[in-house]
Formats: sequence, C-alpha cells, structure tokens
Amino acid sequence: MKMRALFAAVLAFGLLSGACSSSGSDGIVVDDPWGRSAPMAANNGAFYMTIEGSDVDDRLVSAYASVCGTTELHQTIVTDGVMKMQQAEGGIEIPAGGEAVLAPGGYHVMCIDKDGEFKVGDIIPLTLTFAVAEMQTVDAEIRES
Ligand SMILES: [Cu+2]
Repeated sequence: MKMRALFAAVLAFGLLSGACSSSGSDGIVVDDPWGRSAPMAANNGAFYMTIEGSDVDDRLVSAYASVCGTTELHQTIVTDGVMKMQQAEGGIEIPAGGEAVLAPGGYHVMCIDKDGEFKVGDIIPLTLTFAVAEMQTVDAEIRES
C-alpha cells in the first residue's frame, strides 16, 4: 500500500515536471492586466500589467482597445519636479528572461478619448502587439484608481 502511494507520487511528479519543461520559456506572459476606474466625464483611462519576457529580447510596440479612440504607450517622467507623461519612444522593452512593469507612475497604456465609464469590475479586452512575439489579447479588469 505504502509502495503504491509512493509510486503514484513519483509518477505525478514526473508528469508535473514534464509539463513544466514543455510549457517552456518561449512565450511572453502577461500578468495581472488591469485598468484604472474612470468616470464617463474623464477623457482618458490607463492600463497596467507586468509582462514576462521570453527567451529573446522583445518590445511592446502597440496596444488596442475598442473602447479607446486612440491608444498610446506612455511613460511618466519627472522634469524639474513636474510629473508628466510622454510617448515611450520605440515601445516598451521586454528583456529576455526579464520583465516589463507597467504601473502607476511609470509605463502605462494610455487610453485616449475613451468611450463611456470604466467601472470597477468591468473587463476590457486589450490587444497587445509585440516586435517579436505573437499578438495577444488579454482581459484587463477595472479596479479602484
Ligand atoms: Cu499617459
């Protein structure tokens, strides 16, 4: 009985580790995409996420959401104590084996001329285009800003 349990455990472990090595490191993984809640009257919204790199250097080059008139990749910079946003020239680097962090106060996807209110709990599909990896559509959840 004990022997069989051990055998089953070894088998399960073998299957698990097999699954791990085959799912590999060849793709880009987008973690925790979310957007900031914004009322109807606000023109703009913003989306954030962490993008885990693949085994080659890559870049996020554009993003698209049907509820945004225009979508830009921005970075927040502080010049002479004043915080402002500018377009991330050439996109957002995603180093091989590293990650790109899009977070409040840093890089973000800017949604300009948004259509309607972004309410807490809404799910907004966001399509991300990379320089190397295939395009991905992720569901961004709207959260308290
Ligand atoms: Cu911005």
